[in-house]
Amino acid sequence: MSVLAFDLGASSGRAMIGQWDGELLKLEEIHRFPNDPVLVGERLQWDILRLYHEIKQGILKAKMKQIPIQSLGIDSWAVDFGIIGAQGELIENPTHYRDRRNNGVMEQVTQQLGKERIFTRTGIQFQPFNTLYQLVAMKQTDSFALKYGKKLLMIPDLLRYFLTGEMHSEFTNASTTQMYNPISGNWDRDLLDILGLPSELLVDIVAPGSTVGKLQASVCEELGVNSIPVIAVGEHDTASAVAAVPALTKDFAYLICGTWSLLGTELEKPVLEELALKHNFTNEGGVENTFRLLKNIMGLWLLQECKRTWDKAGNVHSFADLVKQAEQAEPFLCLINPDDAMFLNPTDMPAQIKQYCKASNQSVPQTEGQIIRCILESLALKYKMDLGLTEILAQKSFTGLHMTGGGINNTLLCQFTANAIGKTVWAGPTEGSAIGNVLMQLIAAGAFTNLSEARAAVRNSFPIETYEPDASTQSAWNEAYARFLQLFSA
Ligand code: LFR
Repeated sequence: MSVLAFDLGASSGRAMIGQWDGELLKLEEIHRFPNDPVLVGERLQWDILRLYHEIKQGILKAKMKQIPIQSLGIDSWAVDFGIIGAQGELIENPTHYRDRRNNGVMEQVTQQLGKERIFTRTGIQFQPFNTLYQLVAMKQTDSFALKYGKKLLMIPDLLRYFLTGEMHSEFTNASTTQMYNPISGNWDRDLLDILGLPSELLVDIVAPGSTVGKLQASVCEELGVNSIPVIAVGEHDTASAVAAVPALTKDFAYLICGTWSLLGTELEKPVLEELALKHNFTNEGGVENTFRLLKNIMGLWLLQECKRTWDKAGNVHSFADLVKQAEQAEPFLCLINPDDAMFLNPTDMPAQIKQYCKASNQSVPQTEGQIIRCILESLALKYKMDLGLTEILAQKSFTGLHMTGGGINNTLLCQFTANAIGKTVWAGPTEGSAIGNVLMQLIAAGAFTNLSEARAAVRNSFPIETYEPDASTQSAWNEAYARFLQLFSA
């Protein structure tokens, strides 16, 4: 059985065919396309129609392969959305969550309502780019789309709407808006009312794995294909990635390692207590009636942005080369809190890192190797901190950590992580989101009866590397962790 998964990531989108022969899962990339945000004037936007075009190209390429496709599904990052007008038209290009329109808005809203009130209703972390704050930012600028819009669709919902003509809000992504109430199991319309936001925008929520339409006639005609079902997979890429964690047990900890690092566990109920709020943990919706208790960590964005800054200056290196330089640099020269707001969207990441080290009275890294080593060591220490907090919040203890996503190609980071946490790291698969997308489609088609069966298939089908902590560096990591903790008490 074959299905088609579209996974839209931070720099590129991919169409992948997922195949299950009853024993092994196979994944084949058939189309890759850029997904760079476009800055027009001051506004950072999605190039959404181009993406829709590329999705149609993916469907065409699948047709050329002459493999019968059972269904398709789309996943992408959270929080971003498009607004649909009275005629069913997309009113304007969706804005990218790193756009500066959100600056300061979360602070105003939390001052007005209190963080506790919002957290106990939604269980969602405070990030300046949450959909809730994006909408308030639009209201403050008297946005045309907000004033005249009729429906709000998250990005995969929107692309699915283009393909099928049907509007639904998929649960995992809906939860990330900070407008969903896990206790009532529905949108928290009161929260929107209090903020003067039009809650009529919100459309019905569907569970991941639901069949929510099929390719509409105009698409089939244009592409010369038969109509196939379109599945609302775990449309939040992190939800799909968690679905694909090849865990052996029900209780497990994961680290989804991409542009962001998402570290946490899977639970049946959200953790809404004060400690979760204090450490800004989130309870996002998962597939198969679960919640993802996790922490957003700034992740490899720090490294990607350093590379971009150096490339722009003509100092071009491959990631592999940068990591090699980091390996040769001296350990623990300086440390950063990767989640400091100053790293969210700076124009010059290496300069920000230097500034952070200077302001915290540490040695200031000079070479590329020193900067990258500082990033990787700091990330590994942050993973240790957040794994410990996950254990406390979930009241569980974990024997090791599953790492998945493209970031595991950075073997130095995997080894640093094992060293820092003092536990085993199982790294794999790299294509977590696409695989999770495929799994939910295969479950919808009846190929697997449940997620644990599907996870067993992932475990048997993709390579998983094991990293053990390096005993000879244990005391150095422990010392570094003590220094790292001081950054938080400063
Ligand atoms: C990862 C991710 C995170 C979300 C961030 C912004 O790709 O989806 O889970 O917090 O992007 O949407």
